[in-house]
Amino acid sequence: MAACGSTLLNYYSAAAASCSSQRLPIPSRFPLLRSSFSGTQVRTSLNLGLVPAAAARSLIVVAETKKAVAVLKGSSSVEGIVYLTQEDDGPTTVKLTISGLTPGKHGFHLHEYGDTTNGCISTGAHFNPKKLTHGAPEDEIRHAGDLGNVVAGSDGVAEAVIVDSQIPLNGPHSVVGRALVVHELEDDLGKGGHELSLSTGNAGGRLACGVVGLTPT
Ligand SMILES: [Cu+2]
Ligand SMILES: [Zn+2]
Repeated sequence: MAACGSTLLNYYSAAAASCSSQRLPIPSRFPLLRSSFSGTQVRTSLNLGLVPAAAARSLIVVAETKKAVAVLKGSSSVEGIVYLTQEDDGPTTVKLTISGLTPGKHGFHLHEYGDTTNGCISTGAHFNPKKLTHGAPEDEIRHAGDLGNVVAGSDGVAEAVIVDSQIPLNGPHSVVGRALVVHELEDDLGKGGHELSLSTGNAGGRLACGVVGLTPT
């Protein structure tokens, strides 16, 4: 019963099929496995003398939304809040508001570590699981953490919505526990010809950063 209930969260169609096929009497020594679905709902779908299709349908989880937040702070007066949401295995939507910036473009990246023991410096380099060189968000050759630039207005505030497929909130390349960083200068997106262009976009100092952590949806 545990397998039926727990796999259903991720593989609902296959699980629903296997659940509704389990019509045989439940062995008296049925193993007790850990599952968040250990309640009566699962038991009902196994006692399938009744309405198998309806019972299976009641357990279907259609979409899973994951949400995370990062609060950006640093040694300057720059600060911000960034929300990240992802539906199932789709792209991640990043909504940000950052204040205290000089007007114009500022590099904005997802860095490898959620470590701020030495301020934003200890967040390491750009998150780069594929071991590629720095680029623009729309480039094929880029770091996963390359989110381009945010643009501050004359009031020093940058607001943006970024949709990106390389910064998921779960799985082997999850960005939860890593850090978002906003920079002093414009990111040249790897095309500036500077010695740092292909590693950092020559975006200068790190004004503020924040660790990406899960938050209620
Ligand atoms: Cu950066
Ligand atoms: Zn990069």
